[in-house]
Amino acid sequence: MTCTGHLIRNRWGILFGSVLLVGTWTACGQVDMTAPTGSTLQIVVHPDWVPLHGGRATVTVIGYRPNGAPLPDGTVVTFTATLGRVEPARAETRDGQVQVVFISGAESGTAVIQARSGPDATAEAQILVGTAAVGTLEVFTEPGFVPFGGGTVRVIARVMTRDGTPIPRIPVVFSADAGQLASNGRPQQTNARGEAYDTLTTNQQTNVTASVGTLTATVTVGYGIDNQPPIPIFTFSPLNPAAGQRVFFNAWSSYDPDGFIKRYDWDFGDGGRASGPQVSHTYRAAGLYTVVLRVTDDRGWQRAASTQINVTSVANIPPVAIITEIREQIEDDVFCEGEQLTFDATGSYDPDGSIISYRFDFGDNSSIISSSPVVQHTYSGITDTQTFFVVLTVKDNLGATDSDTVTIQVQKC
Ligand SMILES: [Ca+2]
Ligand SMILES: [Ca+2]
Repeated sequence: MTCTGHLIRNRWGILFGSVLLVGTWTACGQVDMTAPTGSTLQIVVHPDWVPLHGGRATVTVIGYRPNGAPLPDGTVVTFTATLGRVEPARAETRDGQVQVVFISGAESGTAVIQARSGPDATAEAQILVGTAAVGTLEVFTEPGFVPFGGGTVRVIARVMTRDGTPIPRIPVVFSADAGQLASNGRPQQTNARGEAYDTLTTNQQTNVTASVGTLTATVTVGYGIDNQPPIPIFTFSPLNPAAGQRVFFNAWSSYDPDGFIKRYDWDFGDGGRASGPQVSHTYRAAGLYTVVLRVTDDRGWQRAASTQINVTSVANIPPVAIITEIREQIEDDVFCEGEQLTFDATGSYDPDGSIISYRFDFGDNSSIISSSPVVQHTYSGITDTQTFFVVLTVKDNLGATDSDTVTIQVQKC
C-alpha cells in the first residue's frame, strides 16, 4: 500500500535527504486523504458489457473539488461492485483521476459499480455481465440434413449483443425432439466467435433448439432431402416501446437460400401471436419479453430466432444529443496532435427523463462511455492534418438514444 508520504519524499528527498524519511513514516501512519465535502466524482466504464469468468472493463474516475479544481494527487477512492469485483478496490488519484479494472465472476446480471471518496463524493455506473448482455440467438446446422438411413450434423449456436457483437463464455443448452445430441443436456460454452457447438445423430427429420436464459432458437434438420432451412431476420419499431404503444414488426429481410418462405409465425412472449411478414402488437404491461419469429420454407422446413424487447411503463420521448463545444488547453482554435481536448455535451437533454450515459466515438477507433457529459481525448499519430467525425450518442433512463456528429480537424503543431 502506498501512502501520501511517498510523494513528499520523491519531490523533496533530494533537498532534505534523510530528514524527510522521518516525515514519510509519520505520514504513513495518518488517516487516508479523501475528497473534501462538496467534491464530485465522475465515472466511466468501458466497454459497457463483459463476458463471465474474468471479463474485464476499465473503470476511470475523475474527481473535482468544490471549487472545480481536480482532486489532489494521493486522494483515496474506494470501489464496490454488486457483481464481480473491482481491482484494486482502493486506489489513489494521479492527475485528478483513478483507473481500476472491473472483473466479472460466475454470475450474470447488471453490475452496479460505485466509487466513493470522503463524506459525500460518489458516482455509479452499470455494466452488463454474461447472459444479461445477450440480445440475439441464432442456431443452424452443417449440413442442413442427414441422408436416408440417418447420419450426423454439426449444430452451431451464435450468441450476440443487441448490436451484433459476439459474446464468449455464455452457456448454451441444446435440445432435440428426436435423435441424440452429444452434449446430452450439458451446457456448452460459446467461444471468442460467440459460437457454441453440438453434434446431432438422427435418422428422421428433427428440430434442434438452442437456449440461453429465456431466448431460444430452433432449426429443422431434414431427412433424406437436400434442402436448406429458411433464415429468419426481423426488426421492430420503436426499439423501446411503452405499454399500450403499438409495436411494428417487419420480417421482409428473411429469406430461404434455395426456395422461398411460405409462412411467418410470431410469438410476442406475452401470449400474443400473429402470422405474416409484417405484423404489429401492443404490450399491455411493462417488462422484458422474448419475441420469437418462426419461418417455414416451401418444403415445410422451419427455423426460428428470438430477441428481447424491453417494454417500459410510460411512453418515452427520446433524448436529444448535442455536442456543445470542444475546448483545448491553449485557446488558439487549432486542435493539435497530442493536445488534451475537452468534449462538452452538457447541452444534451431528455425532455421527460434524464440522460444516463454519454458515448463518444472519436473517429480514431477509440470511444468511451461516460456518466458525465464532459470527457477528454487526445489524438495521436497525426502526420499532417486529419479530419475526424466525432459521434456522441446519449442514452436516457428508459434506454432511448440519440446521436450528434461534429467534424474536427487535428493537425501536427
Ligand atoms: Ca429451403
Ligand atoms: Ca426520455
